[in-house]
Amino acid sequence: MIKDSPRFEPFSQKPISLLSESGEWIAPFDLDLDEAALKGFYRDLLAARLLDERFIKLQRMGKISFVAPTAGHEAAHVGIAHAVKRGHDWLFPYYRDAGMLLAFGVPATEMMAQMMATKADSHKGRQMPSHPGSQALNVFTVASPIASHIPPAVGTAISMKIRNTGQVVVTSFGDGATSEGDFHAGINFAGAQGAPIVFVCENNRYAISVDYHKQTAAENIAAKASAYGMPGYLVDGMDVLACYYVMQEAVERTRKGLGPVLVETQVYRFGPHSSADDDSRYRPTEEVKAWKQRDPLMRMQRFLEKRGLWTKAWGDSLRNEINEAFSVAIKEAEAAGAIPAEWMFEDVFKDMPRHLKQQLERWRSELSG
Ligand SMILES: Cc1ncc(C[n+]2csc(CCOP(=O)(O)OP(=O)(O)O)c2C)c(N)n1
Repeated sequence: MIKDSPRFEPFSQKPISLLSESGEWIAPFDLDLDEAALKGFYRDLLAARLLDERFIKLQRMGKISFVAPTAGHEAAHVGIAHAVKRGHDWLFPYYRDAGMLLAFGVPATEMMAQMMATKADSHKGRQMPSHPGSQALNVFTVASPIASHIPPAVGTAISMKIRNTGQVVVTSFGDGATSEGDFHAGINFAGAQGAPIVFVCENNRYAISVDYHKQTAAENIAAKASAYGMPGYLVDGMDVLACYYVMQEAVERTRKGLGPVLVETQVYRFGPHSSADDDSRYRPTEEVKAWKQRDPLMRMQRFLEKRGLWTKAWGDSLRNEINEAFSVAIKEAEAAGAIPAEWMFEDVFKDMPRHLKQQLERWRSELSG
């Protein structure tokens, strides 16, 4: 629902929370989501968590070469996915956003196929694992070089403004990305052009082993918005309803033509940076334990339980249903078959040039010989 007056103050030094740790509604306004919507938020949080667990298992089984774990980021992912108009607006996510794409409607089979590089992957196996996207749903394919997706996200938003399409762009990135030139160039230009874009920093306090205080001297990332001429919102990223309501306001604000917004969600990555990282070498275990106590899934569960909307039986059946759907998705992705190596020669040129034809022939003869 679009509101006439804003609910949230930019530049608060205290992160915006709407749910207390024990699951009480502590917002200064009435909740206007029905039971089905609230349970839908929980379902998407749980699906994001289980997807992460499944990816890690598949990586350990040798079916996926690499994974960027997402646990701890789910509230930001689900809040963003619910605030954006599916198939109308555009998402420019980063590699730690699998839960966002799933909640946005990217089919689980496509997500599995992207990770395993099978023929059911709409990217034809040309991306690293954990680099999904969706042409059908206006989700720009994840780019590996940190922050490099921000300038194209801004360009897309400017083109929406020029063409007056009523669409908006949401782009997400980590705290490390805010030290890149691409972030500063992109956000500055978006501010100057009044582009319809929401920048979301999923601040998990680490860029691999580099902690937040080595990244910036700023108190928080949201504060940086001021210098770019836009509001900055600091949000409790372990609170899915805070992420959703702030994102909804940010998206509607920018859709109305009021220019870009920067949102910082304070999250925490529960696992290592990637399957190739040992985070115990740079993060104290007590810190990880303390953040796990703030689990976004548990907070939403407590909230629903207090309203009589969560029971263990319902939670268990939902978990089984999602896990079963993922098992089917894996089977479908695998049944599509491995990507043929010939595919790497396709789609670059309309007519294959001579040197590529020669390489293709050589590859075929080496394979048959
Ligand atoms: C331009 C560039 N520099 C370095 C890297 C290597 N790298 C991959 S992920 C990463 C950390 C990024 O951290 P952050 O933006 O905070 O996101 P997080 O992984 O914490 O979610 C780095 C340095 C890269 N991919 N691109």
